Amino acid sequence: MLGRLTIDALPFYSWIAMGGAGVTVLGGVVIFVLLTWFKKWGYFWSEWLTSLDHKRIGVMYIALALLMLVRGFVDALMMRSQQAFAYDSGGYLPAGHFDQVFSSHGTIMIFFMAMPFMTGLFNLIVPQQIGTRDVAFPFMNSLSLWFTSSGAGLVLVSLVIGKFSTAGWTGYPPYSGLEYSPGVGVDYWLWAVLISGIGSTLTGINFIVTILKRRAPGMTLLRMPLFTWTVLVSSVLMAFAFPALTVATGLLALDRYLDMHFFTNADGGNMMNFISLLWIWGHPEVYILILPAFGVFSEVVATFSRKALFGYKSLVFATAAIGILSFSVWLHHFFTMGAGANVNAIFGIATMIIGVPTGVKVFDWLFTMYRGRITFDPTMYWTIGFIVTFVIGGVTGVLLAIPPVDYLMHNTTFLVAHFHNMIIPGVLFGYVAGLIYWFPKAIGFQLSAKWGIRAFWCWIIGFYLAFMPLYFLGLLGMPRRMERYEIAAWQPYLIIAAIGAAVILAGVVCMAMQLLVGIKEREKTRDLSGDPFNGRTLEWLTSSPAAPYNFAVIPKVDSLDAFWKMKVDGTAYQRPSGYTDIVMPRNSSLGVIAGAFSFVLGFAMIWYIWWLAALSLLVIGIVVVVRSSMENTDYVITADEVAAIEEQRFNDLARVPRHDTGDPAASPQAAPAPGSAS
Ligand code: HEM
Ligand SMILES: [Cu+2]
Repeated sequence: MLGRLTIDALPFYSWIAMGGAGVTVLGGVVIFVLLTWFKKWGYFWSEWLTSLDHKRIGVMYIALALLMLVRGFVDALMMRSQQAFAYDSGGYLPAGHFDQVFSSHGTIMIFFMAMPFMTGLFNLIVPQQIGTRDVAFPFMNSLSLWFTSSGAGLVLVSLVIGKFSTAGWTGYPPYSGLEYSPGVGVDYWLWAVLISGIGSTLTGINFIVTILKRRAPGMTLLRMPLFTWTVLVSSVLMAFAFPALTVATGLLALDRYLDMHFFTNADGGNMMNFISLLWIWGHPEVYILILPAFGVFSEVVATFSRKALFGYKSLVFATAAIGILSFSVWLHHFFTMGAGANVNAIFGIATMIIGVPTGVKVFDWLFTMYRGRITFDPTMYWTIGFIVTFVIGGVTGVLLAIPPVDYLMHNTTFLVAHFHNMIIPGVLFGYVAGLIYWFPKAIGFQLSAKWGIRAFWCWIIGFYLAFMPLYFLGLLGMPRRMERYEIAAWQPYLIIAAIGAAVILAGVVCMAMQLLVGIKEREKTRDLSGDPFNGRTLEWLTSSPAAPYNFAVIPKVDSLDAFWKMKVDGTAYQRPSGYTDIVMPRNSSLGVIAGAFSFVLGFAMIWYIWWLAALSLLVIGIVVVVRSSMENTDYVITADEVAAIEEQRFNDLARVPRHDTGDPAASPQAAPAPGSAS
């Protein structure tokens, strides 16, 4: 009846595991009690969980990402503190538990922190930025969200019931095969990745179609804001790369459940097939995550330098080039597996070539700032911190792309330092900047700038302390994923790294303060104009937060930086002659239901509860059939209702001063060019 689920699944094997389980359960209980206490279940259900409004879906994605960021960060703290103490002693984490921690850290950070954070920003901003009312497939959007959440849920539950994988975030066979990992851990990883991966494929398709089909009239491809461009390329990569991951994990599932031997050396399988498939997804994944962050930086740099982006077209082409190249380098992830010198050389060179368009971007950002009228908003701190740090990561990446060097550094902490050096500034900093930048658009008031800047300083100092020592440790030969070691020379570096992680912890606390103080001071920073930063792109034309339909009248676009042009021309806030009825997608509970049952399906498969798995698959099937045969999925906002909302909007607008749209280069305040005569 319950498969292999018995009382032994509870984490009585260690106090630390019990602690983690306790915190997880407690968190769930607190949320449950609060919602019940304040009688918010109905509101939560009808306004949020079942909503098909892309803006709300975006907020939910980001809430999930922030929750998982904290969870993944706790793992990081555990690893850093373990390694700081584990010289010549066991430390406090038993080996098997340490392995679970690095596996869940990597899995959470990539799949359940970075991916939802990114998708949340897509959802919040893209439709508004391209001047449309919604994404192309609103219901599919909700499905994607709930598939992702269900995967995250599985990872969280693994902390309480059973154990998580010990096979690392990449789950390489043969270790992840049944023979070496007979327990439930790899199955938790497998189903979490499989289910959320399907959600990501759907998201990719959704945004490709949205961006290609739903742009405002006049917005040609080369008038699209840069963030939208990066989302488009990233979505194309998602739609092409994630199926490879689905196939890889799907075949691994067949190996584990039906003994099919795709990836075992016995019976004709080959583990290299898994590794190839995984990195055919995995390398593009890096760029799936990084490109939208580049998009954020581009928007931020232009807005806060008060200038059009320098080299817009070169940025677009660099984005597309990176997208294409990202599929051609995956073999650098297994230089040491004996492909031969020529193959390695070709992939090494291909890998280095990606540095070229990336370098182009860095120069474009710098030239955008050059002679701009720069405001030191927190988002600019993150941007500049990113540029400096990312360049260092790029250099170590080029080093690793040289196959002989990779032979030396392979699987050392040098590699760990390198990829954190790319992914923390290049992904996380970007999303944080994006969140701060668009927070007023999403919620209606600004986050606390003071705490934002403090958070930045803690993060950046903590980052250097935590990861620079890992480069040296790698040179000293310390392998990654060590739960204890016998070499005294490593310990000082690991202690510094642990201090760094503690400084980052202070940064995380400052971020929480940034939010709390922001909420407390919300009346002061409430955004009535919809355009708090003197923005350039269309999302700043809507109110903050935007009405369900975003635009009462779809704007017409005739240039790059469309909204800026409207402000310069004085046409930005004209009253339309009249309004029409607007049709919007109605809420639907089917997405949540499908998501919930995909969670049950995963859970049942993990514990071999076959009847429950079959049942939940059936429910998901029924949901799909019901939804596809529904005729009436929309509701109408009448012209009168629109007029009332817009009337309120114009009243708000009348209460705030207009921004100055002068050209900074022409203004006396602009700094003279270095070395120029003036
Ligand atoms: C915020 C501060 C962070 C710290 C202190 C940290 C620390 C660590 C540590 C100690 C490891 C294990 C290294 C080893 O194997 O020896 C690790 C692995 C890893 N981290 Fe982080 N990390 C952080 C943030 C992130 C972020 C933001 C991401 C991704 C978005 C990430 C992705 C990974 C991945 C994929 C692994 C490999 C896991 C594996 O070996 O299977 N980390 N990190
Ligand atoms: Cu790669």
